[in-house]
Amino acid sequence: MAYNIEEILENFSIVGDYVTSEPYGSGHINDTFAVYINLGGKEVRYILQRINHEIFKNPEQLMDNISRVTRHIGARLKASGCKDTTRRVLTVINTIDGKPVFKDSDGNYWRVYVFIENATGYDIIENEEQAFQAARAFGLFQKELVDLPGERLHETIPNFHNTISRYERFEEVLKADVKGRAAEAKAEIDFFLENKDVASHLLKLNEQGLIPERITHNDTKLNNVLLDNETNEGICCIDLDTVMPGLGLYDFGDLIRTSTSPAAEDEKDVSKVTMQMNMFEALVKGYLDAASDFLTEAEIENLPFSGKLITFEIGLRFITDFLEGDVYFKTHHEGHNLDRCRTQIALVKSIDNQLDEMNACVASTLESLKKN
Ligand code: ADP
Ligand code: GN1
Ligand code: MG
Repeated sequence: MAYNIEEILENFSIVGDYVTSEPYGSGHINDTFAVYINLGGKEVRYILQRINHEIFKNPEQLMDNISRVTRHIGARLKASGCKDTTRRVLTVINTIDGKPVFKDSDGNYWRVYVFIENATGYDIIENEEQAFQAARAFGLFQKELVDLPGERLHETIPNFHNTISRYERFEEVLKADVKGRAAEAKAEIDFFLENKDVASHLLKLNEQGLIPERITHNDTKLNNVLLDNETNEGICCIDLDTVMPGLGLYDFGDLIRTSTSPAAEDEKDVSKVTMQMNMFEALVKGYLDAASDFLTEAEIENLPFSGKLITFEIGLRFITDFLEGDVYFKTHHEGHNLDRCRTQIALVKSIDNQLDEMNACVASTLESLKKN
């Protein structure tokens, strides 16, 4: 779909002249553009996004969440003397009527953020430092939001990480098999049918009061945190569409899913998929560095399991979308969602084989934290 980006931008409080724009990033949900603006003779960039309103049914509420969260974090940063707040938290550029989102005449919703320069969101983990930094940044993000004032945030997608309802949806879609694709994915379907019990574990702990509801990011894949190009520091958590009430472990689990395997999410050769213990250890260290003072014992105990759960859940979502005809995630070739599902299954198996070592790793990291 071609959009008149220059015209859309005229609705935002941007100073300067439009130069050009290009599609940007590798997200599966929104349409993202980098736009170039001539400001006083210097080119500056902004991020323009069309919010996927098929998925996010209430973009106004979503932007209300994002405005509250980013203003809160920004104010905290400023109060602590930070001199580069617009690199450390997303900055929403409002419309000329002072709103965080613009609705065009075709019913599309648009928003603009300050472009965070000299920082990268990685699709594939390269080294332990990146894992440490990513986990630390998401831990700090949770910490900064512990005292967010005001009402409970809107649930931008209800039951987003409710793995039980995700499972029920999978069962419905499998039964209907509207595209006749189930036969092609028999082995993968069988895997999910045989492992149904994985889905309920964290929700049970939450019901028992052992794991609290928090404000969480809920989409902590590695490319949703920007690392500084020079220092590698995890400077800014982005993609805030799903910031809402959730369980802290969902965030850690998605870090395990996206930052421990050396293979891409859609790697066709699943023998390359493996949970690398050194990356897991770096994640635990980074996350606990930021979050150890507010996490409960049950949360810490379940850090390894969270990776299995979230990888299972996202695998389930990929196969559900494959069976439904690729209606949710952006796909770039036939069978893309099935390829993605296969890597998730391989990773669940790899995590499962290493759960004992992962638990030992959490225990020893905690010990050394206590000593220091
Ligand atoms: P999606 O929900 O589709 O994943 P994201 O909000 O994650 O959309 O944006 C897609 C990509 O655009 C990100 O992975 C990141 O590379 C880039 N991006 C998003 N916001 C910014 C920003 N403020 N500064 C620089 N890059 C950004
Ligand atoms: C989507 O938006 P993006 O690409 O960062 C999805 C996540 C999935 C992820 C799988 C709102 O994340 O939940 O884990 O794809 N986001 C939404 O790669 O559904
Ligand atoms: Mg993203």
